[in-house]
Amino acid sequence: MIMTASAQIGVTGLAVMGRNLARNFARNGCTVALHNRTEARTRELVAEFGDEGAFVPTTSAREFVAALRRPRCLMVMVKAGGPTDAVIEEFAELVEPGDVIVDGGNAHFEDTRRREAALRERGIHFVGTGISGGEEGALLGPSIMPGGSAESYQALGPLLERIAARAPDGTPCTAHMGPDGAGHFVKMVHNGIEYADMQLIAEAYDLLRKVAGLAPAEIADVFRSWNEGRLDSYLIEITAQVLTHTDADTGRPFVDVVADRAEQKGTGRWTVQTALDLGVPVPGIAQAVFARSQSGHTALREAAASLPGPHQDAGAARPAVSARLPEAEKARFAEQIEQSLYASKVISYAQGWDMLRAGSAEYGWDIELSSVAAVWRAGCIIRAALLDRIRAAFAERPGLPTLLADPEFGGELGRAQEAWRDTVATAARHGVPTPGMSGALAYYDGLRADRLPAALTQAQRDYFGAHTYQRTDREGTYHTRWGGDRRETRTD
Ligand code: NBP
Repeated sequence: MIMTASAQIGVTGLAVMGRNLARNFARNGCTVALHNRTEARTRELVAEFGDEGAFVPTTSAREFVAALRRPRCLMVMVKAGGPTDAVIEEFAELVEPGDVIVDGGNAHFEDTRRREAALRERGIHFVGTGISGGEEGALLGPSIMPGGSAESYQALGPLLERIAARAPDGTPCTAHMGPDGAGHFVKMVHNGIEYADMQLIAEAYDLLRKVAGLAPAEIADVFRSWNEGRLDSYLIEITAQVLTHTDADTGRPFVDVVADRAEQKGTGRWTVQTALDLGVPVPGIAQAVFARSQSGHTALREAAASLPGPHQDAGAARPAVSARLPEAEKARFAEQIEQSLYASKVISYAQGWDMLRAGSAEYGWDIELSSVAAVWRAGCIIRAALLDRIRAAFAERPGLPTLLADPEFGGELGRAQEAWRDTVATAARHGVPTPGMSGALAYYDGLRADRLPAALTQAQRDYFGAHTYQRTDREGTYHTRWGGDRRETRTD
């Protein structure tokens, strides 16, 4: 069949994400070429949703490419890893210099860098783009984080802006994040922050349940009220909904019938691995990744299950989860947890932005920090009212060294600290694990500390490894002859 090149965008890979993105483009007035390895998926999409807009179904890669207007923009939405490489190679053979191949899958940013460099040599623009919002977001408006060349954004950007979520001020939640792998890097950090956010919410729930003795439905009410304030966010909103849900089979709260083992697909792990390579401390994200991992270590948990907790002897029955706080105290405790959750959340975001800055510097991306916050205001999983304030903070001071140095956020942390310290102490006294909140407080105290015990660590390093040290009172690098006369020598 001879195709007229009528489509503004093509989507290949029409499983959950590709199919919904293709529909989103069509619903927003784009003519969309469709392609899938297994042709039946293409036919099904057109049969079910053909009346939503202008689709151009195709049955081969060659036909698909021929259906696209120049410069061709084609989006690959296939399984990440090997399949993505195979599909990119197949289309790289068919397109022309100046065309744009977009990978909207969950690729590691290093893979995106590799692919971009290889295609650039052939004159083809390669854009790795983060897409957040899951299945529903893909259809109704995701947050989109494209990388690649600035030139590619000229062709692709206006199309992405049509389908992206809209922030409360009407701005589309997409922007050019920076060259080569910047888009997938930003998406990776998004997911890392998402892990930290979810862990902190889980800890808040656990404390309200085990210390205050609130039932899931009551905790849902607390979350609903928080969603009216500064914690207003998608994750808080869905937490209230999950906690309200009752299991149809047993009539029990749904949260009580779900096995307490949290899984992960790997983007949180990537974030922590990359942070270690970049030397950026992101303990909030790391604690969240490890907490999920620990929850899944059934054998370890069983082996330690009989260890004593507070007010409990080894092997004795655990106290049942019951109301521990008097009625009048519960509201005050919920208020204290709100302060702790909010403060810890700000710390996680501060760590995420540190990582964005470090990655941008390492790879020369020049990521605009306020723009990342702007793009995350709607459509993505971590969308939250807080993000508009982060956008404003970095817009006002692009060189802000940490979010904690912003007077507004810093002031809030200062005002929350008393409640936050009480929460961490209460959690420890009750034996409720709060790695996220405790770690966030330690990070806060670590950054504001006048002196850190790192001085002792460095002295130890000099003792056993002659790693040298610097002094507080004069310039230079020094070593003490620990094994001998303990005289200090200058080594630089
Ligand atoms: P999947 O990740 O389940 O991939 C299925 C698609 O890949 C089908 O179209 C399949 O074609 C195609 N495919 C495979 Br598998 N191997 C192929 C090959 N060798 N050549 C050509 N096509 C091949 O789809 P998805 O869940 O829609 O996700 C798509 C991408 O978006 C993934 O990278 C995913 O990580 C990412 N993502 C997913 C979500 C989400 O919420 N699901 C969110 C954000 C990003 P077939 O029909 O012929 O088998």
